[in-house]
Amino acid sequence: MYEQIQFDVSDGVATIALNRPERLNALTGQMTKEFLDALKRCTRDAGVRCVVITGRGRGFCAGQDLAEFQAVKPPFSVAEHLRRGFNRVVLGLRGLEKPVVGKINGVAAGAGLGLALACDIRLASDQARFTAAFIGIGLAPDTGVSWLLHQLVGPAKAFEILTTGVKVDANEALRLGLVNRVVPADELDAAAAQLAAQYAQAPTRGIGLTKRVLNRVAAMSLAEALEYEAQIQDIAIRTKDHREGVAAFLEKRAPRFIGE
Ligand code: T3D
Repeated sequence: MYEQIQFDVSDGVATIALNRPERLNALTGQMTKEFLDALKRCTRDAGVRCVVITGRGRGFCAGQDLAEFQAVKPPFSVAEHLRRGFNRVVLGLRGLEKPVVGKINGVAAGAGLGLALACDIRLASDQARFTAAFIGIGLAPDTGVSWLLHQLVGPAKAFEILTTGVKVDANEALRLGLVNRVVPADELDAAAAQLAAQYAQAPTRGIGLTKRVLNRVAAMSLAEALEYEAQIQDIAIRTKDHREGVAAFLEKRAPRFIGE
């Protein structure tokens, strides 16, 4: 069904793998469309309780395919291209009320860095590298990289990463808070599978609502955040998984969450 991504759902875990390994999974218009379609399926399918994003081959994603970009003839609006493509991808990942695990197998550059940073949690291979790449071709950041980097590493480090084009290796990325965990390359599949399986058994609605809160509170005062948390908790407390969690605790047994 797809040509430039692989999409698979198994045991509650959907995996979207960028699949142009010979180009380090550089993003084309077609790949972006396929990615957005797969994300829609993840949203609609209640059986999907965790999404894993990764790349095939030695790269995670090298950003916009520069050959395709160069071939585009004027009149062409980059802003429109971003609005229809990468911006929807980032908003789709952040707005999806299910956990999204970034399985960062290799280099993440430019828009590919945006894709990695838009995931909720990142497991990186020790072979992964992170580079904003935009400045190397005279561009400013897009795909949410300015906002996401600023949030994760603060303004001074974000400025350095964005303006020097430095390639941050996996251990430095861990130190900076760009990734949650680094594992040897040959252990990445198992580590990501274990984390995804854990999320696929977790209270999905509670995680989705947590995401909703985190997405909103950054722009709020403490008083507004307290009020918003209270409203969201009113929703969470009515879920089946909340009732199951309390019952399991009182009955001294492991909970069986169903994602509702
Ligand atoms: O309208 C818009 O969409 C504008 C928005 C732009 C958003 C962006 O993403 S801007 C940033 C675009 N990306 C880049 O500038 C990164 C370019 N790539 C690199 O700097 C390097 O390839 C890497 C640092 C990512 C990896 O380096 P390395 O040494 O590990 O691999 P390599 O040898 O450079 O690349 C392997 C192959 O992939 C190579 O092809 P070849 O020589 O084997 O035939 C290379 O050309 C190809 N490749 C890598 N990145 C891209 C690419 N082909 C097309 N587009 C790429 N972005």
